[in-house]
Amino acid sequence: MELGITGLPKSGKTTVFQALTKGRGEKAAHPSVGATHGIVKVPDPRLWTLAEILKPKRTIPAEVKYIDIGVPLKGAGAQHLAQLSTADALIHVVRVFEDDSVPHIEGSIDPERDIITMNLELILSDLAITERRLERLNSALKGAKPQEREANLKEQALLQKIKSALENEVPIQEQGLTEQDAKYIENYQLLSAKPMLLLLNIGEEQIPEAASIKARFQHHSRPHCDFAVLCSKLEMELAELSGTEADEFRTAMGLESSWLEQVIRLSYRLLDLISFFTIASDEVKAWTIAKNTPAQKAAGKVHTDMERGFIRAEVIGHDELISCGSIAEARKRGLLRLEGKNYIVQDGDVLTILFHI
Ligand SMILES: Nc1nc2c(ncn2[C@@H]2O[C@H](COP(=O)(O)OP(=O)(O)O)[C@@H](O)[C@H]2O)c(=O)[nH]1
Ligand SMILES: [Mg+2]
Repeated sequence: MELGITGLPKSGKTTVFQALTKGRGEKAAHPSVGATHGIVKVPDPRLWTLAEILKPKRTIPAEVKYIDIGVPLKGAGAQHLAQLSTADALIHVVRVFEDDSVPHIEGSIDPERDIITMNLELILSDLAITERRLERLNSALKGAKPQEREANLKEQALLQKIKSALENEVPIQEQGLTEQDAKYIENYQLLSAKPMLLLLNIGEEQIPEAASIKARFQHHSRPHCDFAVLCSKLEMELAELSGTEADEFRTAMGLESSWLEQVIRLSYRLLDLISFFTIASDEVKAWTIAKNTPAQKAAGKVHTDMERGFIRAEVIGHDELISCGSIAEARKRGLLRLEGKNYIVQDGDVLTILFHI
């Protein structure tokens, strides 16, 4: 899973990235032009409770990749936004913090205006891609064979529809496309079609008002668009402390649980993702899949051979396994279910996949 961080210049994108990746991102050769990538392990307490009872040699969390685009001082621009095209979802960092030493590109601090401005940038980038594709389709149509022609005309109609909505400043997420149409345009990797997490980047002194600040942005909440509050500068500093030190600091500041973990969890929810676990050869591992994934396809996450040669899966829910204490005990109690290829994997399932090569 890849999450691209977007936002106006000096909204705190790099600070958020550093907080999330604890400064471990792989730097691009020229940070001003290239994107920086960082891998984050998804905090999932269920994985640790499994490790506690199964005592594997290795415990491997699921991973999320974050992309921080390098942007020259002038502004975002389509070329830079294109670095986010591979992302599955966007984190849109919105500047709420006040700091005179960090001048804002638009002058005053106005998060609502910035959200609109940034959304417009995404729309313009999509519009450029859509127009280019339409031009290419037009020339392709001239020499097209009858069966190609039909497919081309269909695509043309869809893109025309999307283009006029974009011209009316409606992001693709809000265009009410059918699932089939949305799937069809997936390979264009259009930015306003991606789920989005609005991240309100507040200053330390705004922490006591976090809840009321968040409430002001409630109207942005809709399917595939969620929002969260983060004091990225503080989180970046906390990321440098040990876990316990950071926790003590959080308690002292009145921050209940890690807001960063919340950001990662929200991005999961935004994408309708769930986790399942495998336990094999001394390894407990978490995997990320979309909700409603059948067992055979889920097996393909682990290994393509497992998908191809899938026979069945032995399944038990995380909580059930924990209460049994071991797989052997679960088997004795008859709690390991045998499921076929069409079984819909549930969040927290522990899977043992049986397959032939
Ligand atoms: N006072 C304050 N400064 C912040 C906060 N978040 C980011 N900054 C500062 O804002 C400047 C721009 O942040 P940066 O992450 O580089 O923004 P980017 O251009 O969006 O990547 C840096 O000097 C940060 O230290 C914050 O919460 N409070
Ligand atoms: Mg930056």
